[in-house]
Amino acid sequence: MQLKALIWDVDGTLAETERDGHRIAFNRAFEALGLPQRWSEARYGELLHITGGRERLLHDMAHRSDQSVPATDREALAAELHRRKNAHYAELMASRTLTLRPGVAELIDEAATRGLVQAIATTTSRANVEALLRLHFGASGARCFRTMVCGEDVRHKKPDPEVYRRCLEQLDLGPLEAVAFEDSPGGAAAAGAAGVPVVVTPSHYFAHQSFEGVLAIGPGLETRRGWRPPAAGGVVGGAVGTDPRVGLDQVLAWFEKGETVSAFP
Ligand code: XBP
Ligand code: MG
Repeated sequence: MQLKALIWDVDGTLAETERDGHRIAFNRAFEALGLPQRWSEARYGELLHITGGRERLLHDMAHRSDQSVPATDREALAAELHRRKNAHYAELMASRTLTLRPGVAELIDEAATRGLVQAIATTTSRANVEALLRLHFGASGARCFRTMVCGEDVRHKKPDPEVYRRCLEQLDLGPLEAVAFEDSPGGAAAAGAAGVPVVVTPSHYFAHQSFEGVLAIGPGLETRRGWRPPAAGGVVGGAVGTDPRVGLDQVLAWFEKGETVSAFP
């Protein structure tokens, strides 16, 4: 099979948007509605196993010890908080504080130059993806990507494979013609269940989680050190190769070998 497409997750993979973006925006939304709760970094990490911001809010409301919001009011409150959170998130993006993870822009550019199709497969809302892409790729940000399948486009969010299946349908490709990039166990499971080989760069919150049956896993695309399977040139006689990042040739090498690895904390 020939590699024709790279499919990118957004939150945690393109940028550390959870800790430094969504979490802060959720807290601003709580504050704006006069609600007392704030999500600490640690609490947000626990809540991240619920994918989807609105679903995360509903889960938190249902499990809070104070049970302060009556069950009948929760849907409406979650919808309002989520709408406000996304507006705060867009403001945060516009303030240009959130950088892409190192090595991401380089690989996207390289893949575009070499004629690969690229797409987005994410649980987050389309508006959030557009805000991030606008920040880093300018007004034409979305043009790097042939298609974007987002949270509102699917009935079942990750770890369900629906987002990947839809993405492949829209690209008119089979699962073994693409490689996915993910940062979380749920995202990797979604790609895997759709049959798409997945390269994992765990983000802040998922650094110590298990990942099973992935094409490769490593600390980030900016380095060839610390990858499994090892990246070529990661360590050459104890020294790093001339181009220290994971480029398209490395992704192709993993893809052609087609082996899988697992990582346990
Ligand atoms: C991450 C998610 C999202 C974000 C918040 O998705 O689970 O819910 O946390 O975004 P991915 P929304 O890693 O697939 O990009 O509030 O728009 O859901
Ligand atoms: Mg992610």
